[in-house]
Amino acid sequence: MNWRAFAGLAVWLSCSLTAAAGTIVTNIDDVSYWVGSGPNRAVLIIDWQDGKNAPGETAGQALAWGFRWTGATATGEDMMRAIAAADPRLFIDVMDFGGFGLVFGLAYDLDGDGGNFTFDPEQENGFASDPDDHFREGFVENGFWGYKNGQSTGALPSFADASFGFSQRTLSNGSWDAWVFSIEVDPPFTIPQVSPALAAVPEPSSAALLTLGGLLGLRRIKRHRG
Ligand SMILES: [Ca+2]
Ligand SMILES: [Ca+2]
Repeated sequence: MNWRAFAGLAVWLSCSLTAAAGTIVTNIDDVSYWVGSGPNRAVLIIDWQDGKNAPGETAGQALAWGFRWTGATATGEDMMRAIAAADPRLFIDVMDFGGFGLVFGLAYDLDGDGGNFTFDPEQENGFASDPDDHFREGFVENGFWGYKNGQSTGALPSFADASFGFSQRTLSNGSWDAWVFSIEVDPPFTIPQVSPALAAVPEPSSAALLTLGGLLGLRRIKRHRG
């Protein structure tokens, strides 16, 4: 590839990435990263409440993924586990108490350059290796992950505190599950509202482009040295 072709591709890549990362979710159809297949659709929102916005946004510390399935058997836990298994940038730490799961920690490689996440359910002293990334954990010392539910097959719904844990939550078409970190360590343990600007997680093809861009960049450096 000659230099001009490379420059053109690089510009195209960066434009594609910016466009993909910049979607604000106001409707279920704005969600771009879907996991699973089937006629039913649900949305997973994670709101770190850490002031770190999605790339290219002045708001949007909460991210949204989509989940598709068939039948009536999926739970909130199924959705989170399926999405975490599919998205290599999302990391979850769920404590399992005999089939009853509790979310302890959630992390995301926000700037897409990698990073390690160490969860520490014993001492709550976990950390992210990259300060650019999202990382929150807690049961008692740091706060906790609050769980909210909403329902809409179209526009963003309003959210109410969940009545059940996510292992017991049965999803239906149009379910929205929001995880919002609360820093409260004393009663009444209020869960903040979901951040109003909700960013769509870039679809997997954008992540592949990012890797391709990195590889091309590497090749160019090597050629310059050679
Ligand atoms: Ca990172
Ligand atoms: Ca970084």
